[in-house]
Amino acid sequence: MPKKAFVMLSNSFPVRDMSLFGEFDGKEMYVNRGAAGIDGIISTAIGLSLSTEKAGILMIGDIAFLHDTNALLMAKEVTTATW
Ligand SMILES: Cc1ncc(C[n+]2csc(CCOP(=O)(O)OP(=O)(O)O)c2C)c(N)n1
Repeated sequence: MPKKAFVMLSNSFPVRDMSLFGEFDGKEMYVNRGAAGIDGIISTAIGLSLSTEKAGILMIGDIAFLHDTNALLMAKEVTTATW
């Protein structure tokens, strides 16, 4: 994983798995746990990339991904972010 990239964890198991088994190691990491819904996760990750001007990695389950596929329409906005 590129050093400068942030990580965003989806709600449901990704954030729980990281909490139980992950090694944080100072990694810049974001979650949406204040709102437990699995909607809007991709949108949040894209917003993070735009606001931090960094590329990031989103760990997301298939159901949460399907809940927010419209967010992919914004993907072209973040293609200039670099690792
Ligand atoms: C908007 C919304 N709808 C439904 C739920 C109920 N819900 C909680 S977890 C979940 C499934 C998540 O599956 P996935 O994204 O594949 O992640 P997994 O936990 O399986 O890794 C659902 C439907 C929710 N939390 N929010």
